[in-house]
Parts: sequence; structure tokens; C-alpha cells
Amino acid sequence: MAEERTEPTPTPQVSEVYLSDQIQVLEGLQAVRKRPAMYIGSVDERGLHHLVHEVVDNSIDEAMAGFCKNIQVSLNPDGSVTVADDGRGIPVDVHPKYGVPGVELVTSRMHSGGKFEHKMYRVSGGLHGVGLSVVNSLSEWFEVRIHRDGKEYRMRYARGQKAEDLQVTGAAEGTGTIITFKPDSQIFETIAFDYDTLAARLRELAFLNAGLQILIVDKEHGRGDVFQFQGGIKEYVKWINRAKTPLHPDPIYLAKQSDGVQLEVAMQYHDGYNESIFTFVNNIDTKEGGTHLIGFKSGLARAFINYAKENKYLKGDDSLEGDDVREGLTAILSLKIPDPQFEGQTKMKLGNSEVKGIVESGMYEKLTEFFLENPRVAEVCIQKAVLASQAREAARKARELTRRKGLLDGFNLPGKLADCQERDPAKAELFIVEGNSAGGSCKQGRRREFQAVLPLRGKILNVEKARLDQMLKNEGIRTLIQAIGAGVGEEFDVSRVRYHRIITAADADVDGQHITTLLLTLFFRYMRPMIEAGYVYISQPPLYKIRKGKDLYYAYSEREREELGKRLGDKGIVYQRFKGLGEMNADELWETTMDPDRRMLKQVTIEDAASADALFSILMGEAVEPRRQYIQDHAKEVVNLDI
Ligand code: 0RA
Repeated sequence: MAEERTEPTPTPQVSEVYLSDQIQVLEGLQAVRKRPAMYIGSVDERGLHHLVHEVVDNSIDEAMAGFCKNIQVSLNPDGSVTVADDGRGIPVDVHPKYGVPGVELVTSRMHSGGKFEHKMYRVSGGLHGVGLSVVNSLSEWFEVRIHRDGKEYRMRYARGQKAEDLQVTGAAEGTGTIITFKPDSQIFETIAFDYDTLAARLRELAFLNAGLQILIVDKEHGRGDVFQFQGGIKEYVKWINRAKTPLHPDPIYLAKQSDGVQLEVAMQYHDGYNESIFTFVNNIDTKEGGTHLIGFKSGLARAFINYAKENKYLKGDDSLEGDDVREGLTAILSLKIPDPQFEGQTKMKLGNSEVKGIVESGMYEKLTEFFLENPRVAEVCIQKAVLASQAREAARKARELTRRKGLLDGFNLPGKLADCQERDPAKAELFIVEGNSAGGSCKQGRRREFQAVLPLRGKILNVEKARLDQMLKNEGIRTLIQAIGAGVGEEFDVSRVRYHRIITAADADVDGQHITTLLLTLFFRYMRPMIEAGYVYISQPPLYKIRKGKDLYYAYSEREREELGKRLGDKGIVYQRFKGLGEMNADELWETTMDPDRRMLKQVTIEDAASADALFSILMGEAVEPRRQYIQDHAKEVVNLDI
């Protein structure tokens, strides 16, 4: 059908259309290069990775339509990325109206819909779904190869401008699309991809699309991963819970299709207390929730309450509330809908009002059906919820007590806190320091105008294993909650956080890492909005003090030490290894760890809440084997552990 394309010989009339059309294309692409952030959110690392996601999403759409089984993402040594799929291949035939091949429309027009629109479940509104033309515009070069009709076709661009027309370059077997692009360093702050960031998203996509095989290969560093999960989101839930103790071996799986909406749920209860519900719409992580999550929660609660009543599980004063049926629940809700509306600050909240009812009734119907067919599993789940409701009463009483003591209102400051003078949270910093001696030096070395110091003695409680009411009995945790001043758990109010830089400063050894993880676990579980707001940082104190003659240097990593050693020459060079913060005097602490102009901070983000959740469980939870495995897998990365 499609044949090698020769230049069209248009009638004058068509030529005019073609010309004005070309102008529009150029204007469209220039707009993208002028304001890239409008199309991909930002030009930092996040925006850069967005390019790959955008290209991969096109292959995923082809997979969702049932035509693609394999996707391969390659990081090439020259800094380009290749995304190859075995779908139908982007159409190469000439579009009757525009007089150019379909592939040219798809790769260079801002909104090339119509005949070449292959998305069944369109992604609109959010950052995704901006199209290949945006990736093309923001690439130094962009190449698309298509296998169709026994031939290989190719087309090339440079900075969004056509560099080579579509042409046949040879023979090919099968069908598929292979896109290679090199991000433009004139646009992006960095053009180095992070393997783990990409791998995490690809793993997620493989979980969300059962059976689809996604490969990632880092050709420069010789590493790769294959993601393929026949069990789809059911396996996803198992993976998230891998370090937990599940109450029933197999996740509950529910699916329903109605009104053009495809609903899929996998859920499993464990013996912990936290709820982890992750929702996706057309493979997009709806981190801010929305109508589908509301529908899920009410359908879930209705099914539980109804089943518990009918089967006489509730006695005396027992009553089940929404929170009770979600304690210790890990769930994935995956929705495919034709016309999603994404809202909210980050466009990660589903707004379609009709979806709430569809998900609620689907959930209620399918879960009730499941309970009737699996009474053993039902019993385990209902009993867990009844226990939770009894504990809820106990916790309410504990909270009342702490509130009366003024723990959660942010007015009482703990005695150990050396507060700063600054009252504007945006300018204020809090250093959480391990140990009293380091705490003392920090207090001396700080700039009290804007830096507060809170020394923590010993270890705070491991919150993974405790419930909120037990947690509040712990001195260290109460001190922290008071100092931060924004409450805890459901009552946490990020707008009341007293410092917009909350910096953990622990030693670079095993104990220090443990303390940092404990703090992050607390923040992750009970003050999550504070991490999401970007207020949490980990300070990176130097490992070495290096002296040569009168000159003084600090090295923050083993590599930096080597480099400095080479640069300075070995003669007369003195290395001093810092064992811990406690060994530094006040001036050294200021210079290396506290001075905003010189210190190194690592901002804590929640890129992938699902794997973060699992990681905390691995490091902190009861199961020993996954923790051992994690430490073994990551042993190379934690070079500054002094074991
Ligand atoms: C438009 C129409 C068709 C397929 C595609 C686009 C398509 C686009 C991409 C982008 C990456 N991989 C892709 N695979 C397919 C349908 C073509 C037909 O009907 O044969």
C-alpha cells in the first residue's frame, strides 16, 4: 500500500495550503523551543526524562490497542536514546489533506489528530500526551525508522526541522517503530539520563500492562533489565508488599468494564497499619487522587460494612469506618478511560465526575462477589478491619490526651530546640543533628538568625512497627513533631511547617544512615506533604579534610579525595578522615555542613512513592531476607558505609 515516497507535485492550489501549513508547523515548533516548560513542565532532569516517557507512551498506546508486545529502551553511548517497539509502525502513506506522510504529521505537527490518531485511551491535560513533535523540537536530532510492508523507512530532523524526507532505506521483517533522539543541550540543564529513574517508570508500565515486555539497556555502562509481569497489577501489589507479612497469600483481583471505562483493582492486606493506595489513569500515576479514588474508597467501605453486617462480624459498639477498612491495605487501582480530565496543582488528579459512581459501584459489586466466593479471605480482611476500628477508639483517646498537653498545636517548643530568630518559614532552616556533642558544635557554629538546631539523642522509635498512639509516647518523636510544628498523620498541615529547609545531619557511617532512614520513615509515613513540598534535605558532610601547606580542602566523596590528591600532588599532603560530625569543631561544621554557600545538601523527593514505600519496609520492617538482599544489591553504592 504505502510505497517509496517521491516529492509530491502539487497543483498551485494545494501548494498554497501546503505553504501556510508549513508556516504553522514552524511556528508551532518554535513556540515549543521558546517555552519548553509549557510543554514538558521544566528543563531540568525531570523535563529531560519526560522526553523518554513521551516516546515510550506512544509505544504503550500501541500496546494498549493490542498491537505491540515488546518495547526496548536503549541509552546509547552518544547520549541519545532509542525507543523501539513491535507495533504496527507509524503510517507512512501520504495524508490526503496535508500531502505529507503520516509519520511526518505525527512527528512534526503539534496536534496531529484524525486519521493518524491511534490512541484509544487518550492522555489529555496532564504533562504526558504532548506528542512526539515536542520531543522532536527539543532534540538536537531526531530519527524515526519504521518497519512496514517488508521495508524500512526513515526520516530525520535537526532541532525540529526536517533534515531528511521520508525514504525507504532497505528491507525489513515484521512491523514496528524505532525512534532515536538526542536531547538538545541548548534547551536542557542536563542531558544525562538516570538509569534508575527510567527503569522505575518502565517497571511500573510493565506492571500496569500485563504481559507486555519492556527492556531497558544502558549500552555505555553495560547494564540492563527486563520487565514483564504476566500477573500485571496483582504482581505489582505483591512486589510492593514483598517485605511485609500478607494476611492472605494472593492479592484480590477485581476487574470490570462498563460505560467505556475499564476498571482494574488488585489489593492485599498485611499485618502493618499503613494504607498504600496507588491510582493510575491510562497508565498515569494520579498522585493527587481524584474522583476514582473517592469512588474506590466508598465502594470498598460499603462492601465491607455490608458483608460484615450480613455475616454478623460486628458486636456491641463495633462499627466500621472508611479508615478501618484501609488499615494495612496495599492496593493498585488502574483505570482506562477515553477522555480523562486531569486537574490539580500538578495535573495529577482525576476530575471526571462520572467516574466516581462507576468505580464505586464496580468496586462494591465485584468485591461483594469476591467475598461471597472466598469466605476465608473475607474473614481475614473483615477481622482486620474490626480490630482497626477498636484501635481507632484507643488512638482517639491517646490523641485527645496529647492535644490537651499541647503537643500538636505548634505553640509549645521543646526545650532541646535551639530555635532561630527568623519567623518566615521560607527563610528558616532546622538542623536535626545526631548526638549531643555534634548538637553542641552545631549550635555554636550556626547562624542563629535563620538556623535552628535540634539535637536528637540516640535513636528515635522505628515507626514502621508502631501505631500512631504508641508513636506519640516516644520522646524523640514528640520533640520532632513539636519543633516542626505542623502536627502529625492525618492532622498534619504542611502550611504550618516552621522551616522550609529541614536538614538531617547524621554521620556518614552505618548508625548515621540508620538514623537518617528512621527520620525519613517518620516523615514519609506521617508528614508526607512535607517531603512532597521539597522541604526535607539530607546534609552531606565531608569525608576528608585535606591540607597542603597553608591550603585547606574538604572532600565529600572518595572520588573527590582521589581527584584532589592528583591535582595537588602527593608531596606534603595530609589527609584527615572525619569519623563523625562530633569530631568537627564549630567552625568546621559551619564551613563544611551548614554554610549555604559551601555545604552539600541532597533534597529528598518522592519520585516513585511505590518503591519508596517498599524500600522503607525493606530497611525497617520485620522481614530480614529482603533487607539483606537490598543491602547486597546496593553494596556498591553505599561506599561511605564504614562496615
Ligand atoms: C498512528 C496510527 C497507527 C499507528 C501509530 C500511529 C503508531 C504510532 C507510534 C509511535 C510509536 N510507536 C507507534 N506505533 C504506532 C495505526 C497504523 C495502522 O492502522 O496500521
